[in-house]
Amino acid sequence: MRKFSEVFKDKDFLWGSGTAAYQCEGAWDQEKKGLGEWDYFNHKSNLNINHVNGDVSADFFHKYKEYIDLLAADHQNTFRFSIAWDRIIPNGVGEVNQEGIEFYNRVINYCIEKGLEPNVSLFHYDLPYELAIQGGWLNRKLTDYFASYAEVCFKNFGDRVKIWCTINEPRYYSYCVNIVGNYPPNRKLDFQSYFQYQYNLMLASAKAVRIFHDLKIDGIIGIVHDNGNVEIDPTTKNIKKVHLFGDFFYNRQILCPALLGKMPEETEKVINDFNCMLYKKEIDQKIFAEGKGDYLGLNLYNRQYLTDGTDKETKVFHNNKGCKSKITEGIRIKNVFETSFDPNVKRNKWGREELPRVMYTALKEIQQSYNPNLILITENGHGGYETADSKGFVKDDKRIELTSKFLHYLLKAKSEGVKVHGYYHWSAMDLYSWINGYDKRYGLIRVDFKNNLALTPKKSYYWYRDFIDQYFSGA
Ligand code: BGP
Repeated sequence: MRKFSEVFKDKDFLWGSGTAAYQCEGAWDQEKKGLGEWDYFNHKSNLNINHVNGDVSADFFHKYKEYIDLLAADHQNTFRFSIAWDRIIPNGVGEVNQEGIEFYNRVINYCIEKGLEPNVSLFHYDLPYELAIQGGWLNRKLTDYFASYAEVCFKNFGDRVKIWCTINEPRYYSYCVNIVGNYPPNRKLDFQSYFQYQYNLMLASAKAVRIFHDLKIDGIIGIVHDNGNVEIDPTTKNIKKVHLFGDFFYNRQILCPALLGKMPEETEKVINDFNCMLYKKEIDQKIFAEGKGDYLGLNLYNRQYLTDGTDKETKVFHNNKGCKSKITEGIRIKNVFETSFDPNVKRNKWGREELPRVMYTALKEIQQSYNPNLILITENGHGGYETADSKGFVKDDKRIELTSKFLHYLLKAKSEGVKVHGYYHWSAMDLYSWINGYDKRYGLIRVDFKNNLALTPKKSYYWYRDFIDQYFSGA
């Protein structure tokens, strides 16, 4: 039996990288895996604009040893991955698939053998299709189905896995499903569903956390939140209102239940002003109170830069086509708030801001407002177009430049008392980027999707190894 107290015994920091099941595993119909919502969407929907899918992807399912060997040789000491619910319980509820359990046993055991602390997410966007057609996360029954699935995982892997995440990015996931409409089942500007989805996801998370604690699993469990550090454009007239609504919308409805065990006080007011309501029960307060997480996982890429809402129609701006589109990301919510454009900040080819200092501001603010016992940066990285030389080598200087700045700000926050003790670069290897396809690359390891999935560490892979070495040698 491994002990959580050993995780930080010889080291004060976890350095690793991350993946998610649908994005890298492939083997979508092998070893009795059930059909997933993303399998269905990518095979059937004309909204799959890039016409690619995760059927094979980086084939982590078969090549996991090769990947883990490379991560260990990079001197990483932890690895973040997710479990596909439909590999463990093909219909989402009911019969357990032993072959799925065995696959994750192999991955977990090999990570440990190679000195990589496994950090495991139970849900990273990939809903079993059978549950998707029952209303997905709008259906409250899923909160119990999820809790039962989580229990199966705790009982099978809890002796070895010491770091757990219930749900990856409930906010951003719900945003893409219900507002942008680019994730299945593709609802657009449906704020009612947006709030309800998140509410049920947080309830599901709290129920799983409670079971984890009741089972007395030795380890930590929490949610992974997409950082929505809100900054207000100085020309904004109604700063208070924009901040209240923006911070609720991007952070508080997730961070309050996750870390404080209750929905934020302003919930009713904000939800009413959005003309929405939450379908909730009195018992939920108790569920949230008993389902507080032990730590916070933070995926940190950028901030939310907001200004006053005008009376122009509500609209969302999203770019899934990279340089084939000129769209800058953001949202306009009539009379509430809208994303402001900061001409002084550079943007990547997908219209997202490149602003490494938000690592510092977000960490400081979260520590101050919620005082978590531990923060892990569970994602941070750079997505870009990349070309390799004839040997498959990629000189990804841009990734190195941005990451080193992000890490500078992380260490600055740590030196000022923020309890951040882990960093996972997104992503370990090139993989399927939701809707953006395979042109948008995030990996430290290049995957040649056109040539037998040949693997070649990039320049950033070697840079990261040296960075980790220097950190531990105190240089
Ligand atoms: C996060 C997700 C990841 C990953 C990353 C990059 O929101 O948790 O799964 O995909 O963002 O996003 P994208 O691939 O859409 O650029």
